Amino acid sequence: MKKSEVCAIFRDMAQMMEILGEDVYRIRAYQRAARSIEHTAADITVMAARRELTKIPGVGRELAGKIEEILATGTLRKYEELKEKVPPGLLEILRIPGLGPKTARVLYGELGIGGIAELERLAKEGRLKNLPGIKAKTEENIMRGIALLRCAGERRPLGTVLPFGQLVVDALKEGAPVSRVSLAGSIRRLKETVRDIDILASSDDPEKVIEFFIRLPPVAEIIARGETRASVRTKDGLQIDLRVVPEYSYGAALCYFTGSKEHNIRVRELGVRLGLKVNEYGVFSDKTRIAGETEEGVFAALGLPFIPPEMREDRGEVEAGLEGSLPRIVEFGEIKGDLHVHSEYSDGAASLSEIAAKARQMGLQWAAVCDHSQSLKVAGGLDAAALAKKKHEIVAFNAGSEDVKLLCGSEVEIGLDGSLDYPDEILAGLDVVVAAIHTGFRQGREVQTHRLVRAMRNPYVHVIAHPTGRLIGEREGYAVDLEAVYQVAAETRTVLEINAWYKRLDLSDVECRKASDKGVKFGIGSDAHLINQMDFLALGTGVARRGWLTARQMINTLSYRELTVFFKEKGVYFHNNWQEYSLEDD
Ligand code: DGT
Ligand code: CA
Repeated sequence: MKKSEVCAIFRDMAQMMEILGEDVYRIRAYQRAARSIEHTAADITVMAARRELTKIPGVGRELAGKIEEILATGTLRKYEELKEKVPPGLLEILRIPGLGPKTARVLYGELGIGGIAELERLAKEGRLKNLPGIKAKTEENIMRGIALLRCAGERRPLGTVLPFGQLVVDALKEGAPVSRVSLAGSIRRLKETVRDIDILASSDDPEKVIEFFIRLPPVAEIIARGETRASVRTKDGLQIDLRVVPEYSYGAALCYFTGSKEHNIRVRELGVRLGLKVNEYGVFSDKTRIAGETEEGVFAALGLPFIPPEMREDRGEVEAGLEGSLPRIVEFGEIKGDLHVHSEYSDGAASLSEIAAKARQMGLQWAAVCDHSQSLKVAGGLDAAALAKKKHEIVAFNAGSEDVKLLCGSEVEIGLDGSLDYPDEILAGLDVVVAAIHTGFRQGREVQTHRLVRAMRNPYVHVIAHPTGRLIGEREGYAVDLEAVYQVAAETRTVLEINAWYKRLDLSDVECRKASDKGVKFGIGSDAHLINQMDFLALGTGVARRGWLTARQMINTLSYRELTVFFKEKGVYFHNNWQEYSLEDD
């Protein structure tokens, strides 16, 4: 029994209790417990054996007993009772993002809707509008939610697939007679969601490679199998396609199978203009192969520089390559720090020295420890005293650390009116302030825009965390005028975060590029709650690369010293221009 299963039961229960109109405090207690169990680093089975479950924030004696019951029996008596009372069709429609228990209760009560398919049909026919409490907008939201859910079913967040894909590549390198092997397709382009894993290998014994591949332990089903290619499905339903090509066409095949399809079409058109034929076997002038062994060779034959996989989306990269204006995008090796890590001071699992050790191991020079601020009690937000203690500990740590330095930061709540969760005197004492919206998602566009703009106009706010609030496949971002946000970010020297938490990737690649046109600076933060989640930094770097960002646009490429100066400068700049800004506020 895993943590995630306990959380799922608690979350289901909270939803069912909400439908049944049970006590809100009990409902909140289940939700809170689910959240904090999710963020607990320790093994809950071990904790249960040691009778330590009550150490988890939000888990009292009663809930600890419930967790023990789940661990022992696989379920919960109360959960089974609730399931008797709430029909399964109703629970199914609750999986639709953005559809809450209140709406679900109306839909079920009035129309007896038995599932998502039925709901979709009625929504399309416009038959929900006249129900009590359901507006035209709700109907639209339901349709969008269903589309989002479908898409989440087919595509997976990159972060859940990439490490596995790399393991498969490593296994092939080690165990199969390949000379070169690489990820291809959307996973190589580091697209935020992927449908399957594409792999390309070169070998002079393709059959042996295929034979090895289909026998890898995670393979549950062989979908198709030929002499030079195979498709399999893993135990958790993920498809992997492998193609094996001869050495002389590996570069051309890698270009072709990396895609994207739209990029390939653009490249082939360029070939036609030059009188060349481009396909997965090579670049041909009449019948003569003029390139194909390497990707560089293929691009060069077309008069192009090497275009990094992340840029191959037909977003102007071929034109820029021809003009010589393709930017040199930031590389992971240039990233010197992580802008957003949670420690055990709030809801993170790691101590300060563990964070520093992980940073060192990743080749980083600094990490900003940004715990939640006081009002976010569910996530262990710090009051002023705790913050002072943390600052003291960080100063002592830095004094004793020759290489990796920590920044004392906070992820500060932005209120509904754009005010911040700590007074300016406290903010001024922090190395870095990352301001974030975690509440009031349904506020209108003007309110949200004002919240962010007002926060950015605070001289001590250095970064806006996950600026749109979206969760991949689960929740769209809140309504907000991003153009205005980018404008003010550039003007006030406020950094916009590329939150690299695998479900966020916020800002997204496309938004980064828009903001970049306005002169905004960016900072990648892993938002790690467990120490190994700092590895998400690589996903954030992927977003930056897909957004065509250069090292100079990223504050992660600054040294610790440069970074602290950079942050201080915002305050100085504001105080020199105080009239301009104080007039505009509010
Ligand atoms: P996905 O799987 O939906 O996340 O996205 P991709 O880009 O991995 O697409 P996939 O797996 O269907 O195909 C892998 C690559 O093969 C794709 O990026 C480009 C290439 N490819 C597939 N179909 C076509 C096609 O019809 N024309 C061209 N030019 N290339 C194609
Ligand atoms: Ca693919």
